[in-house]
Amino acid sequence: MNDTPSAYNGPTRVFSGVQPTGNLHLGNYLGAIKNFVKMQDTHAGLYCIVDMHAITVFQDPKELKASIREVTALFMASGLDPKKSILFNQSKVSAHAELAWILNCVARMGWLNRMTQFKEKAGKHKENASVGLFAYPVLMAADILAYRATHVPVGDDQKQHLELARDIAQKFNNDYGALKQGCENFFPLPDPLIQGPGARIMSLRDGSKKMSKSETSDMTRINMTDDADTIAQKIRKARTDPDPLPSEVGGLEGRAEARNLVGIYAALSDTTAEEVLNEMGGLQFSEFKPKLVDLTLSVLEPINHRFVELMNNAEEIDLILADGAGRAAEIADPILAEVKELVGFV
Ligand code: AQP
Repeated sequence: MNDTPSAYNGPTRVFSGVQPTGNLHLGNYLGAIKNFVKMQDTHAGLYCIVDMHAITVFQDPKELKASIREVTALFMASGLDPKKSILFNQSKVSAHAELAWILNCVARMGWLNRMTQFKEKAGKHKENASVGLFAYPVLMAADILAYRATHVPVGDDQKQHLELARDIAQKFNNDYGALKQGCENFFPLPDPLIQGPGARIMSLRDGSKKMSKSETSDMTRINMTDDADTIAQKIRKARTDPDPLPSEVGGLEGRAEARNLVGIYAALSDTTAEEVLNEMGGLQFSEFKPKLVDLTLSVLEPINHRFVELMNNAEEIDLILADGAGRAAEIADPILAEVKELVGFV
């Protein structure tokens, strides 16, 4: 992370987003949503369903609509309160797209060429990937900077994109902010908040790959909307090794799958891997896994019940999104107007 302190002295503001693509999984919950909920009492926050990011890869329009509502309901079912925080979908606030264009003209090709997520997602078919997939991190920078957000709670996989957002903010400040007195630190350099053992949840089948929506096998992840039997089965079948759990974190060295299950337990119970191993060290996986099943169900089942209730009232969800978009635009529009002024638009 670029640790240069930002001289920006505006208010603290949190922004984060989740894509409405497929089922949200335990990684999205522990790496992102759970932290949003924790922060909402202490920080002014905007939480965004980033539908414009979603279409960087083709989405069936009907499924996309359903997914936007589902992610909204999952946020609320997880405890995000649309009165305390601003909850909205990205495409409803035009400042994201407008600022993204301006920032496209600030970001450098060389910076984007280094983004590992594009390389992973485009794979061997780089020539066939959408321009949007390549420019995705610039839109993400616009999402954050449109609100002059100072803190961005995300999973570890988004760290590189956050660093790019800081570079873009700094270059905008240098190129345009510096031209007007008092605007030298026009944009804050947003800080990633990558927290705790939930920051990198790995696949249940391969401890070297992150848990991901786009992985073809559903057995690699726990979806937030999986039923109890499915969750139990996925954890039972999660890959492990033959040794018992160690009593200290050092004993997880070279045991990626064991480390992942211990990390999931720690993140779900708000403790640390050390504390989990203090208590569970010496247990066989056949003894540890049922405990992990119980804990996972104790967290996800109540969320699932609330989710089902909320989804029965799609109109209410749309109203919440519209209200959030209005409140988001009230913050972003004046910032965008200043950006346009700095850039020299009439
Ligand atoms: N495995 C993970 N562990 C911890 N955090 C994770 N996040 C994603 N996967 C993990 C965090 O969830 C937030 C929302 O992610 P997203 O849906 O916007 O995009 P993503 O990172 O592309 O999610 P996926 O599941 O990995 O999708 P695909 O398969 O399409 O790449 C982010 O804060 C992210 O860090």
